[in-house]
Amino acid sequence: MDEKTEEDEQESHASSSKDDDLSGIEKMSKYLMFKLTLSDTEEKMGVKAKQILQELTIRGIVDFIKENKCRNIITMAGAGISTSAGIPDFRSPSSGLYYNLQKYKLPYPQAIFEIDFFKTNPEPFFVLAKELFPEHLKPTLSHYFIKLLSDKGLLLRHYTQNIDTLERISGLPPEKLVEAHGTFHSGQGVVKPDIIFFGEMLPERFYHSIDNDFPKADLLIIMGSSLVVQPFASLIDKVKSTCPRLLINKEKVSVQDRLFRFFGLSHGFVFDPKSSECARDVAWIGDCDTGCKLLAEELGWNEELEKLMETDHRRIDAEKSEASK
Ligand code: CNA
Repeated sequence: MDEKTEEDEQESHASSSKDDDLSGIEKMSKYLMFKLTLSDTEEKMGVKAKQILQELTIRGIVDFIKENKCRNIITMAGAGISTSAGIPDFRSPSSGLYYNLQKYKLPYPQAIFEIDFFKTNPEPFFVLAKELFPEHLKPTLSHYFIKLLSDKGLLLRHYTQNIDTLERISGLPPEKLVEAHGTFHSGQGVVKPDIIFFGEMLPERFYHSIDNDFPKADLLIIMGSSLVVQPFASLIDKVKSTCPRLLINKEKVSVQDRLFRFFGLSHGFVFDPKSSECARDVAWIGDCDTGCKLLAEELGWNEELEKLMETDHRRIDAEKSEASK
């Protein structure tokens, strides 16, 4: 039996798994402290929420990009942008890693990514890592969409929770990339890769970048994440209240909670077209690659995106065949 329940959704990299023992009230006050220290952007900006998008659809976002000439788009990604490359995410029912770890005989699924467990028993992690990240993975259309935003000078920064290095492989310049949970790209020899386990601090680059980047963002695109891992999940609240937010995901996530609203806190998305509070959040529910393709089509970039992906996949295939000689 798992010691942790699925209801207990919020997870934190920067705190220990003991958080799971906290009561609802304690979690709420912990979150409030986090909000007060990490983000008071909206209060500082003093901006009153208003109708920002003409339509709460992809078309509304596309018009906003075209009319407002966005130059500071931030993208935030999770495991969902890499599933079509063959890497499972954590939490998707049946295909997610957390549902397929029986053979490792763990006390609970998350243990495999917890630093304390790793220190006592690293083997399950290394076996899994080998299975998860075969050599010569190819980035997905979603990765190339992000690369295209960068090529067009529209991307301020890409924040990823992924550790699979697919953003680097797609050619996204390192200065555009914040790998919030570390990366398999570098490591300390065979001892431990530079990924952030639950219970470890996030890289300094993450904390340095967020305070500069998020107040500048003129569009936030979130793709393929359940937005349950903190502090990454709360970044969506760090943009100005006038910054449109587009979620491209298989399910609606981080929808504003009534309790938070009651306390006057604006945490999470408001996907309510009738809401007078904030007409800027758009949910496009479906596959990340399909959503990115649709965006590219509406923006007139589809051919360019397909060419970018085809050319780069050919390069990866050529490198693979060279390496196997
Ligand atoms: P998660 O909690 O597993 O959530 C994934 C989300 O993406 C869910 O909401 C899914 O419904 C959605 N999703 C899955 N596939 C698609 C798709 N094709 N199109 C659209 N939506 C999709 O994963 P998160 O990234 O939110 O959680 C953060 C963890 C996961 C980080 O610590 C990562 O290091 C970790 N992780 C990374 C990888 C990777 O590097 N590729 C793989 C597995 C887990």
